[in-house]
Formats: sequence, C-alpha cells, structure tokens
Amino acid sequence: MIDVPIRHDWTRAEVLALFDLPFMDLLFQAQSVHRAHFNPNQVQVSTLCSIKTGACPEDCAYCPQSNRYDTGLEKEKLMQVEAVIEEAKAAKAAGATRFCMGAAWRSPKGKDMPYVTAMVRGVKELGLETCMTLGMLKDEQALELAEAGLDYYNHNLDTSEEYYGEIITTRTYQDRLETLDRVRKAGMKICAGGIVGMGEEVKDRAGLLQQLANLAEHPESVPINMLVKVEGTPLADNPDVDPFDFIRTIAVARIMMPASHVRLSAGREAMSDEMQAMAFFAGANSIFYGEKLLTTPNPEANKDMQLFARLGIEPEKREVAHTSEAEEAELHSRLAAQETQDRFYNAAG
Ligand code: SAM
Ligand code: DTB
Ligand code: SF4
Repeated sequence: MIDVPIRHDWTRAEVLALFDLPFMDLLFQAQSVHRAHFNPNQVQVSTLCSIKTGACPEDCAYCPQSNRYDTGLEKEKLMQVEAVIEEAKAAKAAGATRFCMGAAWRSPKGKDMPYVTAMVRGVKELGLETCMTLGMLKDEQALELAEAGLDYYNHNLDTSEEYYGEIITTRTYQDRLETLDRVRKAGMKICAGGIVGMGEEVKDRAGLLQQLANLAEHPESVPINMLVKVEGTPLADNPDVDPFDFIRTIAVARIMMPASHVRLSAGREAMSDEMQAMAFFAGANSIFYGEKLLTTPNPEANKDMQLFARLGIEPEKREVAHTSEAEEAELHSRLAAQETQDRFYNAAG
C-alpha cells in the first residue's frame, strides 16, 4: 500500500497540475490514494432533512431557498422536534447512518437553539450520527451544538475566494472561514465543500480545494455538489458541466484530502449510473441517500441500493464514536471558559 502524507501546504500550481493530468493518470492516482485510507468498496450514506425551508435572506445565486428569487417554493417554519425525530427514524430504517438537518437561515437565532439542540439529542439517541447546517454560528452557538452532541457541522465555501463574489454578496468568504474555525474550536467535525457548475473556471475549482486542504485540519467530510439548476434562480440556465470535469474535481479532492470522506452530493439525479460509478472510482465515498435533498429530488433509495449491489459496494457502517471522559471534560472546560469570557464582556459592555 502506498504511503500518502496529509499535506496542508498545497500551492495553486500543484493543484492546477493535478487538474491538467491526463484523465486516466488522474483517476489511477486518485484510486491509489483512496485505497491507502479507505475500503474502496464502501460508501457512507447520509440522509438530508430540511428542518426550516425557504424565505432565506441570503442571495446565494444557486439556491432555491433564497427569498430574492421566485422559485415557487413553499416556505415552512422550523419543524417540530418530534417530526424531525420521526424523519430520522425512517432514514435509519432505510439504512442511513447519518442524519443531516438543514435550515434556510443566515444564522440561527437565540430562540431557535433549544429546538435545534433538542433535535440533535433526539436523533443521536436513535444511534445515528448527527449533522447540521444552519448558516453562520457564533462561538457560543457552536459550543451549545457541540455540547448537545452534534457530530458534524456543514458549512460550504462553495467556490474559490476569487469567484465567490459572483455568487453571494450577503456574506463574505471570511465569514465562512470564521464559522468553520468556530466549529473546529468547539470540537465538532467539519463538513465543507462546494459546487461545480456555477460558471466557475478550473482555477476556481482548484482554489476551492486549495482552501479546504490548507485548513489547519482537513474537513472530515467534503461534499462536492453538481449544481442543481432550479427555475427562477440566476443560475437556472447555466450550461451543463462536462461529466469528466466533475469527476476530475472529485479525484483532485481525493488526492489532496486523502483521509476525508468525499461526498458525491447534490446533482446525482442528473447523473448516469456510469458517471456515479466513475465518481466512486475517483474516490467519492459518501452520498446523500433518500428521494429528496433539501428541496430538490434525489434518486430513489432502492435505485441507489441496486446500483451499490451492481457495483459490489456496501454501505459503510457507522463509526462507533464514544466520547471519552477526557474529551467530555475538555468540552466542559471550554464551555466554562466561554461563559466566563461572556460574563466579562457583558460586564464590560
Ligand atoms: N443556509 C445554510 C447555509 O447556506 O450555510 C445551510 C443550507 S444550504 C442549502 C447548504 C449548501 O447546499 C450550500 O452551501 C450549497 O453548497 C448547497 N446547495 C444549495 N443549493 C444548491 C443547488 N441548487 N445545487 C447544488 N448545491 C446547492
Ligand atoms: C451540501 O453540500 N449539499 C447539501 C447539504 N450540503 C446541505 C444540500 C444540497 C441542496 C441542493 C438543493 C436543494 O435540494 O435545495
Ligand atoms: Fe440561504 Fe443557505 Fe440557500 Fe444561501 S444556501 S440562500 S444561506 S439557504
């Protein structure tokens, strides 16, 4: 087995050189790296649930949930905790090991926190891994989620820093990096990736992956989404991505972040079985599973299971992640330090 170092010092030229490799050379390298860290015949399965849908104040040009675009989406209030737990039970029964709860928020409000933390606790009790994506977080919100037992927080960089302003104007790239930093400091695992097909160039795909791989620790989960074109959004008429260019992005992500799960995320509804198989060969080892992403369709669960069977892929079992006493004590001391700091600032301000 090859020895694959985990690097955090990728230059743009090195990343572009990977994108420039002949396709077969790139795929061979990606598959070799993949085998150094993972069983190539296992894919992790996560199910998404939109816990609060639509009416988002942000202007992300790809998103059907932004209130700036008329996409015909029915907005919905924050779901009841019990209803979310019912959805999680169904996801578990269908074979998912992680339940990802997404909210169309710029950031959660204080009044939302008791509900979302109750969702985390309830879903965790079912024996599922938990993930949330709620927008930008403050320090204390990140700590509250970590204390509730949230395993992963998803917050995507979406694209390169240079192209970002073409897609979103209501929050900065730096805002996103700061939220990722807070998630890490609170002790949660990071899920961060981006979207291919927004009109970006290869250098922007390289820039996105360079940012992610040069973080102090690689995100444990790297979702690579293919743009789902939704009528009414500014990107609705974007040209299709060349499937090979999409696969190249997966392969480069795999090579740069060898021990991370790379997720073949949104966009599978528009992909052939052959394209998905090629994405798995390029190193993707996670999918969103279940007939809906947040608001748009995803392949039927039984269709995915049939594809897995045809490829000899088995769903990855969940990691048994018991929090050790030492980790628990460390989390409590971080929370106590944060409270002291808050009291100090409140008294000072
Ligand atoms: N509102 C929160 C936020 O933006 O951080 C969480 C939910 S948001 C829908 C999560 C991610 O979904 C986005 O960052 C984006 O990468 C992805 N996404 C949204 N709409 C998409 C689309 N039409 N196609 C592909 N990915 C999309
Ligand atoms: C991610 O990278 N992709 C997911 C998840 N993280 C939250 C969301 C995809 C959303 C696709 C459009 C929709 O269904 O609304
Ligand atoms: Fe809102 Fe998230 Fe959609 Fe952006 S991606 S518009 S923040 S729901």
